[in-house]
Amino acid sequence: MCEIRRIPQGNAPMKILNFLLAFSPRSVCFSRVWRSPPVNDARLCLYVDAQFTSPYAMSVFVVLREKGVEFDLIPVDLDAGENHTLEYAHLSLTQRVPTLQQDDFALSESSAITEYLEDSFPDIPVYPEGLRQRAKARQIQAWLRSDLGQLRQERSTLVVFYGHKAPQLTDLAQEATRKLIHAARTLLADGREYVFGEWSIADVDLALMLNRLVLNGDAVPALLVQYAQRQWQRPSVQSWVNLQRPPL
Ligand SMILES: N[C@@H](CCC(=O)N[C@@H](CS)C(=O)NCC(=O)O)C(=O)O
Repeated sequence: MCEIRRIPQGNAPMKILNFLLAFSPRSVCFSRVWRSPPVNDARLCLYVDAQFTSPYAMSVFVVLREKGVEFDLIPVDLDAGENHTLEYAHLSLTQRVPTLQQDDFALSESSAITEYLEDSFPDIPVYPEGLRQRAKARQIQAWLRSDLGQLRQERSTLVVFYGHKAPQLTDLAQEATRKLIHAARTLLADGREYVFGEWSIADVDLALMLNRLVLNGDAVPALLVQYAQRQWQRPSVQSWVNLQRPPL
């Protein structure tokens, strides 16, 4: 269902050459550097960070898995600046991951991508039903991506995906933590399993943010720990968690 395609490794000049070829305008999802061309040009390609630690990339990955859509997963080495090459800029307006490519269409910004996927593959929904519920789900996604910056900084996703332990939170990060816990408690006040009654992608985004604390051993109310752990067991989430990561 999901195949990982990697840029062939070689010496530095070869690596650069391969990368340039890979992103040439006529290439479709690295088809020029891979021995076998894609069977179907419309096959989806998802560009993610090479360490598989991007929470935004994870969100899109989970949506694709939930919807049962076939796609290729293409790691981009952010540390090596692969996302700032002209070729990647040609593909991704933001020069960031995740970016989704489908033939000559490319889209960045994770929640724009998940909404596009929802519209493209509506049979298995990942957003709640109803205008207002969907708007609330988008609200959660947008908030988690734009706020709580200090918490995201002090509890990076290396804690979540590499088991790093981070030092005590600063006052600013504690403030952000209080805000997160207040919002999560409000959303899950009656002990419900999912924010909108049934699972949605907003649950994964919220659980990821909570797990920055939970997996570091920070104090989090038991109800929210259980919630985050429950979301983490979902097979689509586990398939991201269990991707083989390069050593740091
Ligand atoms: N709002 C964006 C955030 C994407 C983002 O921050 N991606 C990071 C990795 S987690 C990235 O590509 N960083 C490389 C850079 O900005 O140069 C989204 O939701 O997709």
